[in-house]
Amino acid sequence: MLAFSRRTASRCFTSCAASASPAPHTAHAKQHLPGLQLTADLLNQQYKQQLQFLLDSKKSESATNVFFNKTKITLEWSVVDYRKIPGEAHADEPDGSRPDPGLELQSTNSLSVKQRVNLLPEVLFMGKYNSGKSTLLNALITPSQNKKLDEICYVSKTAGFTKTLRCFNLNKKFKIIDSPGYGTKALPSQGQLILKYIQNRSQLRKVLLLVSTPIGIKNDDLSIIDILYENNIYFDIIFTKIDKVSHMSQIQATVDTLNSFLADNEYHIKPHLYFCCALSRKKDVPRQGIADLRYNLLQSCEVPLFAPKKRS
Ligand SMILES: Nc1nc2c(ncn2[C@@H]2O[C@H](COP(=O)(O)OP(=O)(O)OP(=O)(O)O)[C@@H](O)[C@H]2O)c(=O)[nH]1
Ligand SMILES: [Mg+2]
Repeated sequence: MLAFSRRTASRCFTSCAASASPAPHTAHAKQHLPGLQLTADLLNQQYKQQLQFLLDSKKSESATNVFFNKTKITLEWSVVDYRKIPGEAHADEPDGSRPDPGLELQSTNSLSVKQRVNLLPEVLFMGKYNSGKSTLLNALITPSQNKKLDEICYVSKTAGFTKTLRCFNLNKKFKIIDSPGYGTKALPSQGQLILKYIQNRSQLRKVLLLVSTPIGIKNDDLSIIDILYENNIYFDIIFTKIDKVSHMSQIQATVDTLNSFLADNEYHIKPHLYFCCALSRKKDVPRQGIADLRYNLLQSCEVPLFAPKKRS
């Protein structure tokens, strides 16, 4: 089990750009002009300079979208018990009696295909129930021109719809893990499962922490942020459902809550902020913020980008 002090935890975030940059809420958010429709694109534009992985060329954007639009996605596992995850059957045993994962890593050439797949990098989607985790996952893997999402993850208005930790393999390059939402409707066993995954899973590269913007950041989100810092986990915060918010003051209040919490706890290195709208039901509200998140996933998992082939 990993237990780091808050100060040690924040040191692991030193590669994040936000540490060197001015606080987004003071530097950029106030530039929003009254009268302009608030959209995820507009907000991402305002917070763009703070990002670690900046999607700043048409070429990278197009290569990123080609990867996701053509990706083959498969449900690899779905578990309620951490030990049922392939390779984690010995997770509860004392360190000395577990098979040494280092031995596998030393000789990657001799690994079987199954072992290689087990070692792929993973990104965990976390958030309060109904924050839009499963919807965002569907949006990421659905070509942008599709009006309807390709639903590989089931979505519902009913809180607590996703009941298991579900692993999706994208083109055998990396994996996204959908999780049950936390909050009063969640089961304690689901919380334990996610905690165990965070504390033990060596393949975990990053957490995307989703916050429903109309609801804002609440105490249970702040508790999760504490856990992520204390376990040295990289994370970004994704504000979802921007289409349901019309006033910049709502965003400002949420970002202020976050910044005060980080300051009070001496978490000097701030997470990167993303804004998105994952639905494209209405003509005038397209999906937004998806390309930046796709790029973030590929960069976080070190998936190489190839420029799309030109048609002859
Ligand atoms: N307006 C709007 N609604 C959204 C958006 N994203 C998700 N929703 C809706 O929010 C509800 C919950 O979405 P889910 O994706 O199931 O949320 P979840 O976080 O996976 O929820 P649990 O599995 O219960 O933890 C659904 O009715 C979605 O259609 C968005 O960007 N805009
Ligand atoms: Mg869900």
